[in-house]
Amino acid sequence: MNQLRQALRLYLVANVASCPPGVDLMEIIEQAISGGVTMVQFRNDLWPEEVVRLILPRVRDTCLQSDTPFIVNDDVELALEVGADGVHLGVHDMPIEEARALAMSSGRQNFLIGYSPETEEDLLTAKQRGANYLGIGPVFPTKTKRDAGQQLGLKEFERRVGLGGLPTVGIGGINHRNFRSVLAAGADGVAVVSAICSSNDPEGVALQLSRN
Ligand code: TZP
Repeated sequence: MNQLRQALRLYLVANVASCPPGVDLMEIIEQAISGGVTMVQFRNDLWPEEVVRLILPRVRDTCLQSDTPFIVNDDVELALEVGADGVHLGVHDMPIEEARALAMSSGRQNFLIGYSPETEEDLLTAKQRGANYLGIGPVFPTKTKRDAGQQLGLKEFERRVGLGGLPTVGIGGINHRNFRSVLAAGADGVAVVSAICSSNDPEGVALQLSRN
């Protein structure tokens, strides 16, 4: 559990659509890891499946080399197939219990399942349903995920972290100016998309975000 909390400290959600045109996602991931990113999620809402299947093994190998846990967004089967360390699920994805059963039947006892709860019930039941960690947000306004909903603000975020009772990252609108407030509200770490993916200095931003 402590190891997971440490890994969540600076969580890069490598979102294909958030990379500047012409910039290689692999370069962003490599630079971000050099800067101090402790966990990487691959999130795709743009590329066709054939392209994703080509790039995922490269992301996995880069993460493996630096001992950085690698998570695939939404798709449990793909995550298992590529040998990812886990999957991140939303409330509209495969239910947590089913994802856990699939992982167990593939011999992946330590497979990580991250979960983004929406309602209070989602939040209160995530632990008993088998989630390992939570992504709670949006803490601040974000343009990256159009259907992310209203910002929670730090007070409500802190309340939800307490209710969830699992290792937690805050997500949504987090950058080098506000990340400490998210940690102070009880998060184990911060998850960022645009702060790193859309930057022309992913390593420098990761360095800033990894400082205490
Ligand atoms: N889930 C809630 S907000 C969000 C996701 C994936 C997007 C966060 O992106 P950014 O660019 O760090 O605000």
